[in-house]
Amino acid sequence: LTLESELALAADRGEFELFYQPQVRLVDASLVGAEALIRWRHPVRGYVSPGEFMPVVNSSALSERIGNWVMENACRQARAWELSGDRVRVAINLSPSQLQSGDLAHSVAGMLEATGLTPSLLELEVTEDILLHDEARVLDMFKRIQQLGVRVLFDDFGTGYASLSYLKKFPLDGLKIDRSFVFGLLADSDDAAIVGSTIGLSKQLGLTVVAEGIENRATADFLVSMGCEEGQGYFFGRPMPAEAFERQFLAAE
Ligand code: G
Ligand code: G
Ligand code: MN
Ligand code: NA
Repeated sequence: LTLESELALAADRGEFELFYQPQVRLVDASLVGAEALIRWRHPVRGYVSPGEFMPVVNSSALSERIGNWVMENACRQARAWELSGDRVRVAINLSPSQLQSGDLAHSVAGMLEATGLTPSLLELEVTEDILLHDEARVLDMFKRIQQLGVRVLFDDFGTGYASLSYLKKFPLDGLKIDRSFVFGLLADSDDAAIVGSTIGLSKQLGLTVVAEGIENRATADFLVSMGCEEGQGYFFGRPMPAEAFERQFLAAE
């Protein structure tokens, strides 16, 4: 059995799950959202991380099926939380193939209608490799998605080749500073300069800025001192099953 056919079977058998990682307002660590991250619950191997199978998914015919599954499940979950009184923005990661094949804006609109989710509670995270393809088409798609009220964030900001030119070309709502710049923030003055400038740039452009990969309080505090509003990382919480997320972050007042 190839990995691709194993993955198709896994989809048939319902072996995929979404984990949720908290995103917080850095000044008070209050919850603002969650990033949905796919896991494969393998009957023998246990949880398999997306780094091991998403590259295969994204270069196969499964890409659209699994992309739609992720979007549907994340929207249903976000709607359930919304109905129970918790305004949790849920972010999903898009793969390049989701913007190349079919009409993503149409799928998003359909998903919002089917679930009843308030559009501003959905965020799409896109990486530079997505923006590389067919710029005119991607631009049109983003505009239509944003007209629905859904937010689009630039993921892993700073790791690509042309991040700044994409900020100019695409109508983004925010950016996520890649964790490779956040890890070394306290020890490396170059990282601190890059992160500080990115925060300043985001503010001048009116973009939301989220720092990824925050692993300790000192890093969170430093980010606050640089004016960063939102963050995510193991210090606040690891990606976890929805039930654990609810217990830890949405426990009834
Ligand atoms: O959760 P983890 O750190 O193992 O994720 C590894 C990579 O897999 C990250 O780059 C993340 O963006 C990606 N990933 C996780 N879930 C999804 C998903 O649902 N869709 C896509 N396209 N990528 C995902
Ligand atoms: O590529 P993307 O930014 O979507 O990757 C998100 C992944 O980063 C998550 O799946 C998660 O496993 C990982 N991650 C999140 N927070 C931390 C952190 O604080 N430290 C490390 N090492 N990885 C993290
Ligand atoms: Mn992401
Ligand atoms: Na990310």
